[in-house]
Amino acid sequence: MSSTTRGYAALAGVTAAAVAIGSAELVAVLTGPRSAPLVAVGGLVVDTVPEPLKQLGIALFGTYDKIALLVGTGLLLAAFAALLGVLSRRRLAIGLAGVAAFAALGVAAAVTRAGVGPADALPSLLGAGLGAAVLWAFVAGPLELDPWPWSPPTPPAAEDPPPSTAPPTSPSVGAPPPTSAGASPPPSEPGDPASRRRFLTGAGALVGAAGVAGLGGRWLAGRRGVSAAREAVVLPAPVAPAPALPAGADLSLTQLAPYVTPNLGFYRIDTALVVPQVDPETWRLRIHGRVRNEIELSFADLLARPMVERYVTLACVSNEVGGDLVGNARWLGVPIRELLDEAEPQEGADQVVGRSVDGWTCGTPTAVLRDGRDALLAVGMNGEPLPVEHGFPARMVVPGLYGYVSACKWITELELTSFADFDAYWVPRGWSAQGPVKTQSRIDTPRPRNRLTAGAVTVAGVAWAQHRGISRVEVRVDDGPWR
Ligand SMILES: Nc1nc2c(c(=O)[nH]1)N[C@H]1C(S)=C(S)[C@@H](COP(=O)(O)O)O[C@H]1N2
Ligand SMILES: [Mo]
Repeated sequence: MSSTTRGYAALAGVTAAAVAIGSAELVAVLTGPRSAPLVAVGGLVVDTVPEPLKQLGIALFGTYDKIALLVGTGLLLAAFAALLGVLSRRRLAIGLAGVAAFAALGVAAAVTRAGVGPADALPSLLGAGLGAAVLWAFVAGPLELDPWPWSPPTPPAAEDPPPSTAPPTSPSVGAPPPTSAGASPPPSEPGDPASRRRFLTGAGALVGAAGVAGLGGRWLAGRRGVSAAREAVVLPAPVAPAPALPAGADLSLTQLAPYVTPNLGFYRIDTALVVPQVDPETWRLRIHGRVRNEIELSFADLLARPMVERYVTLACVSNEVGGDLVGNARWLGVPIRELLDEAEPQEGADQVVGRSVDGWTCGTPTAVLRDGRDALLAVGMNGEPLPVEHGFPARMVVPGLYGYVSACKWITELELTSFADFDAYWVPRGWSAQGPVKTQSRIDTPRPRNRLTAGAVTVAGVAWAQHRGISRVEVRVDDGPWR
């Protein structure tokens, strides 16, 4: 196969893949964004790749790791699709088998995710069907190159040169004949010009249509998001407002993080490739498992309960010294202690598992949730309903515990169980089942590599020890005394 022919065949494969992915995105408008094959397979990768590889990805791409994953998955898919195109030219069945394998992967990834139904298989199935049709059209159907056959051309049989019947004209000695009879040069491109044009415009139109379907699908899915429902939420006034901030809590220095982290600047960490869109109308929280009274609450039920408002510092266990995976917000919510008191945990139920709509789980010691600290089932963050990416409509916030063991966003279940009986999401991935926050501090000003002038220098920063509190901080310069 000449490299040009191979190029056409690869283009056919990539076009088929584009049509498959684009149409699947459109179908996923109906079945939910997590059923779209790229996102489903990406999610499977997030949940199953070994921890060191994931850490490498995070180290390379930081908070762009999710986009990098989707782009990487897309590029890998394109490479495989090109290969399938080339193989299809040898045997269409190989290409179709490849499409079927991808469909199986997409379906498997989509239907094994939490909270999905059989309909989640549809985007992959329909996409694969259309992709297979496109492949067929290029390889054996209406868009096939003609007269260049897609099957390997049979080498021309060695023939004797045809006997010349015409009497030789008088050739001018030494000059080549004006046309070389018989041996025409091999065509540089497959197919006649008309069929090439058909092939290329077909590919262009299909890729364009796939792009429109894919981006249109994403756009429609975005419009089906819950931003409007979130804006319509009216939060109740707290029966116990947050205590006034002590004077001087916020020094308002340019480089110093403010005492309250604004919602837009609040760090975001989760495993969700697409932010779960949870409709507050249909949302339910179920408190079940080893309890005497199972409880189910609607969002309206929750908002009708007495709410407290508290400043709580949330920190990620992956926050490095001096890092920014920590923030302080004014949360509004229902004390989880009160909900547990009503549910009445049974003896030995020492773990409360928070479960998100996307299946993510965290395990919190029951005792911590009942020890009097302000563990909240929060609905408000800094005076607004929870931002969608921070868990709308409801999440957990537990002072003194790292996010991965306590801060379940998009929460839909609290299940009473025991640490012996259940490992939450990060535990089999190597993180400790219990994650109390250690006291930490960070100097915000001066920053590394700031140029300082001689004389007095302001040193300021933040320190946190959630429910224990900070009574004082000490600094020292090099080996000087602690002050
Ligand atoms: N549903 C869900 N909740 C989650 C997580 C997640 O991956 N999924 N990550 C947790 C982790 S590790 C942290 S540090 C906090 C971060 O909360 P934030 O994104 O609102 O800052 O959310 C926690 N809650
Ligand atoms: Mo975290």
